[in-house]
Amino acid sequence: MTKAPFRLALAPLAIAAALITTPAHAGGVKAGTLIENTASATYDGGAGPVTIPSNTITVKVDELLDVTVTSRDSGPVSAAPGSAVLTFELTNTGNGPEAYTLAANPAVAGNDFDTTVNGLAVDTNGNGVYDPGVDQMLTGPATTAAIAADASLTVFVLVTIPGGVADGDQSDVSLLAEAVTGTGAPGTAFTGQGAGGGNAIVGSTGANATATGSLSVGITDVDLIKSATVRDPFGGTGIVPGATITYAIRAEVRGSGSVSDLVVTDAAPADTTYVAGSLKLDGATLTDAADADAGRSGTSGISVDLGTVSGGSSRTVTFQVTID
Ligand SMILES: [Ca+2]
Ligand SMILES: [Ca+2]
Ligand SMILES: [Ca+2]
Repeated sequence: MTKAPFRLALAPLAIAAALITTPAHAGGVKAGTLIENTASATYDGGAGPVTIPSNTITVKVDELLDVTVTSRDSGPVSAAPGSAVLTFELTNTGNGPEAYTLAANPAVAGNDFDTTVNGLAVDTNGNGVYDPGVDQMLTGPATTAAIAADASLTVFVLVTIPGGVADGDQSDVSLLAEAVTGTGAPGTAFTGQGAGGGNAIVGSTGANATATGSLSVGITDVDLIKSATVRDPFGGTGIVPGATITYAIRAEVRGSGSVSDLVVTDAAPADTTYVAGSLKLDGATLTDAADADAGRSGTSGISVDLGTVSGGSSRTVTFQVTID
């Protein structure tokens, strides 16, 4: 045992050589990993060089409990009264497998209205889109399966937007994830509850995380306003045979979104005859033929295809008939 003091004195010199290189992970070395370290010493006691090992120190890496949550939506989700889906990503930034309980809060300060949360689902088929009946619902309390260290999970929050909301109204929904093993101040330890039998220790995130997703109400509708002016053959406004009626149909698109495939149609009324070549859109003449321009006219009446029209704009179609 006379060698013991000598051995201890040399041990620090040998530690550097014994360090193990490990791949980088967000959460560091995996929980449960054994880190072993043995020092050695060489000496000459008079009978030639002798090398002796120290005892081996083995430590087991504890499990860090950490998590991040982010919104996966590129911006506020455009929505209308009815159902909507917010998409989040949860990442286990700890170093061991961990499950998380999830809670969605629709009552975020500053909301113009609050949604009703109908449920939480995970992206079972991994396509980034909520698929009813395919993606697994998490039922109360909503808890994920264990997620491997460094792995992520896409989570959907399913909400209902109430009636009575106004165009442009906004609402946020927050999603809280908490490590099932426990949360708390960084450094809080849960003895023996780590992966591989070590301890679980709360990491810098507190083992919980919150992210917020946003909804923006886009209600777009169309008002159609029709008016008529009459000019008689005598230069007056008498409604007599031979008089010309000019109909104007104004489509007003209201709201923050847009409408698509907006088509305005009208029929020449009984006892009148369409005036060939009188069809116009915003004052520009359209041919009666069904061709490349937006309009056409025939025995069934006029039709103008306005396509996609943004909220806050209006288009006016005019045409003329004569009274038979
Ligand atoms: Ca765990
Ligand atoms: Ca899916
Ligand atoms: Ca045409």
